[in-house]
Amino acid sequence: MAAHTDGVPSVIRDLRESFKAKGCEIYPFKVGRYNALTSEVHHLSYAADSLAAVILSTPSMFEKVFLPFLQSHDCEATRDPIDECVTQTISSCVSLCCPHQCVDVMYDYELLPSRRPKFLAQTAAHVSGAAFYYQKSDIHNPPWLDKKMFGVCIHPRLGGWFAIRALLILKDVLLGDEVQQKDPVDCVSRQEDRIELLERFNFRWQDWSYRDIIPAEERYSPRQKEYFITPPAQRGALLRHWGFMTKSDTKSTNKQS
Ligand code: B12
Repeated sequence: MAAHTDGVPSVIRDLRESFKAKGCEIYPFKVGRYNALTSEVHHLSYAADSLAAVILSTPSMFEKVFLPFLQSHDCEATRDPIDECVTQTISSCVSLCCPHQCVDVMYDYELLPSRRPKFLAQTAAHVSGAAFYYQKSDIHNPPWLDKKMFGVCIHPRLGGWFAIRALLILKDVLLGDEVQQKDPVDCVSRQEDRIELLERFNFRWQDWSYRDIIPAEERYSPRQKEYFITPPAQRGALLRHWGFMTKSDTKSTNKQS
């Protein structure tokens, strides 16, 4: 059983401090809560009482970690500098805070051989209490008939200005019933606002207006916006223009964050 203070395992407290300095947030939950919601093909193959934690990047990660990362790395051989930077940052926080623990780390961009994602980032964010996951099933009489509508997570302080980066599983840390799990804050509670949110995320996601569905405490800086708005194939040229790279473009995956 894990050592706790105020119901939070002490290892999470250490990780929280370490991630905060990097512009990231960590939210713990029990594997069983995630598996209870998802279909079997998406289950995490760990004991129901095992400790899991989801990691989010906040807007300040870009300035606190990514720009310094670009300065100290040769990104020429890097497939995606953001993914590379996040991977390094998370590994270093985990090695620092959990030197004697077995921690499995899964990244949002990793796929299983079945081509399914290793973990469902939005469900994990919801069950951990980090950000409410708004889905079509949260709308009474949805106006879109049978159309598939992708769901979206909204954070009570950051709105949509964050990304869900990774899942940690501390399989040897078993949580008892004394751990109180926080529910996510339902910050888009009116039906008409939920409809607006899903429409922005599905039909106009490129204009980023879904991120401002509620007022946010922090948003991406102009430089961060410029980076993510730039098509991945042209980000190498942008980095060179900013003075970070000298040779050919990086081969990047096609995504924003
Ligand atoms: C594949 C993928 C896509 C695909 C398909 C989207 C999809 N949702 O299926 C495409 C390419 C279209 C896509 C696009 C985008 N994506 Co995308 N995508 C993903 C990815 C890698 C996997 C999603 C997935 O396959 N889900 C599988 C389906 C089956 O899951 P599901 O619909 O949630 O169903 C489960 C839940 O309903 C759950 N469940 C059932 N009942 C209940 C009840 C409750 C209460 C709960 C909580 C759960 C639950 O069980 C179901 C499974 O059994 C995730 C990262 C990740 N690892 O999760 C990012 C992710 C969802 N994408 C993201 C984003 C931002 C985008 C884009 C805006 C582009 C971008 N990256 O900027 C666009 C917007 C969508 C659009 N309009 O096109 C973000 C969303 C952030 C957020 N705030 O929610 C994620 C989380 C990436 C990240 N790192 O932050 N994406």
